[in-house]
Amino acid sequence: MKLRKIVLAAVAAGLLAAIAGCKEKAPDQIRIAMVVKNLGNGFFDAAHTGARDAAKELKNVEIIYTGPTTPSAEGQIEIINSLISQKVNAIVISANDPNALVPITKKAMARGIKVISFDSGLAPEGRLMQLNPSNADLIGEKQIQMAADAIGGQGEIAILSASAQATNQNIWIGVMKKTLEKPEYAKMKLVATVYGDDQSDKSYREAIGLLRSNPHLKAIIAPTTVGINAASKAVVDEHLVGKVFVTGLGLPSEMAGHVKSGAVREFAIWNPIDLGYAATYAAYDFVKNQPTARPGGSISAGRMGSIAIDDKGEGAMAPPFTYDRGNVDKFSKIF
Ligand code: RAM
Repeated sequence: MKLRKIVLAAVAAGLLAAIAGCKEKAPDQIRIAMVVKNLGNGFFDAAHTGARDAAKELKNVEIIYTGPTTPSAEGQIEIINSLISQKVNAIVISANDPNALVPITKKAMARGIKVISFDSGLAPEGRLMQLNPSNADLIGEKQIQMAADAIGGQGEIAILSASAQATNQNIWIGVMKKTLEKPEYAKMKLVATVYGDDQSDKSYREAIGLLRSNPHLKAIIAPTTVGINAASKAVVDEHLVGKVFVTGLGLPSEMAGHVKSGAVREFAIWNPIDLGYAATYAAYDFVKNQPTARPGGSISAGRMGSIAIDDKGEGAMAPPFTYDRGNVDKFSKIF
């Protein structure tokens, strides 16, 4: 009897060890690192949720979610160096600089790691593909149009952006400036562009600075979820609700209160969960060497369907959605 117990215990222990061993090795496991601009940003937390959703569907995919504490290229370079040593299969990055990261992502690709950028892009030579949330012209024009609507098409406006090197914000600012040249916006004047580095406190200070040094300011456009939140708070704290309007790109969950306070009438954004989800699928397709995963081809992005990759290696998701008093509460439960 005693012997039987010992044998049974030994068999059970062996089985457990075998299971544990399997888990460690997991030969088919694909490791996809999502490197974001910085940690602690609700937008990227939502993208992470999407990445995890995709990983669950794809099976055998592990997501390593990482990023520097403040949005710098140096911080991301350090992280990528470590991901190269860890031999991850793919890196999905929202870049803090289009060019500064290219040497390190090239090194990663030379070691067989599939690098794709999403949200904020890398220069073409530094990645296999860039997944844009939407068309850049649409995003830029939309923000000018929302500002014009809020201030009756005339007056001084300013931009509060993320970091000065951010690829995505700089492209959108370029489009905004071009859009302002159109005759219908002739009475709107861009008086300043400042950078809050996607840090709440710095963005808040920059917004206060804009309000105090531009007494005739009518609108602040913040093409960043961190900036729009901070600028709205600054307008409320400076008792300027109704005099200065904030608009741009925000998360409904962070902006609902500001819409109610009147600091914001309308703002826009795409679905960051879907963006992180599709970017993960894109990385998976490249890891699996899918024949269509190439410029001029497409990626298959699960519930998001197929996304075309243009000749420059870029793909884009859906147009941004607009939020106001009527729908902000509903969406604030999602992202
Ligand atoms: C911030 C980041 C991100 C941008 C959004 C709109 O969260 O800068 O890159 O896409 O705003």
